[in-house]
Amino acid sequence: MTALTKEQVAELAAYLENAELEAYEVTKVTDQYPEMDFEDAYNVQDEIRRRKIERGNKIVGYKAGLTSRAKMKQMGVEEPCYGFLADYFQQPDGAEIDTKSLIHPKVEAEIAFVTNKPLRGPGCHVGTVMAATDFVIPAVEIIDSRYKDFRFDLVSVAADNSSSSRFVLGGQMADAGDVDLRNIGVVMERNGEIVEVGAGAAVLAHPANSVAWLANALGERGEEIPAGSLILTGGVTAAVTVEPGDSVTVRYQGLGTVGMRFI
Ligand code: OOG
Ligand code: MG
Repeated sequence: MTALTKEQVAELAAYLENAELEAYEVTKVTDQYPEMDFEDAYNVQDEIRRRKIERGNKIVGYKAGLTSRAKMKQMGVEEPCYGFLADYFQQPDGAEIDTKSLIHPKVEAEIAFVTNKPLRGPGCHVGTVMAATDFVIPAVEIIDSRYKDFRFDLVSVAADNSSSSRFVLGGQMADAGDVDLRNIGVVMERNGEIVEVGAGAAVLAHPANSVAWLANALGERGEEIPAGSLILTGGVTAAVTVEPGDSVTVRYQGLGTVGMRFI
């Protein structure tokens, strides 16, 4: 079931994408359309993706979000969400990230997967995901909800491309089977002080479950995860707010560090 017309979907996509591109906050879409549902929300997200492709951006993969209890509790929701990743979201390891192009960024420590086979749900599980994985690589996602005070419900956040904004990949990848992805420890430091610690199992018991969830969710819309996709599996810990001047370093057990500075 959907509640929005095609015109309303297009209007909300422009509303949210303009807020992203020009870095200003807006009221959440369910305030305007309380009757809209998940299908409407993902239709809005698809329309934002279509606008970017039309403008010449490439889609490089997906992110799953709200996949750990720490994140669900922080945001007050009970289910994961997903979004797409565009080429310009990517920043190099050690980058200076300009906060003027963002609204109220937060950082998240994540495990990312790169696929070498398509994944199509329903029925994907840890095994199918591992068999379709080229390698895993550490990542920091910089999320930036377009909504006032970073507050939303699940329908609103799905429409807003699940707060996708920027991401940074580490330089050290590994075969997924060579890493104990459940026990892998992550330590996040801001300005040299430890602010969050966690382990891979925080993400749906195993980060590969997050990729399986994503493939199954996309399958419900008749879509798949193409081979060669980058997938961010979701913050292992709660997200941490950053301000201009902050340096962030995340240490991943056996996979090196990922860092950036906010200016
Ligand atoms: C939604 C996106 C959450 C994650 O890794 O859990 C997310 C949000 O909290 O703004 O990216
Ligand atoms: Mg994330």
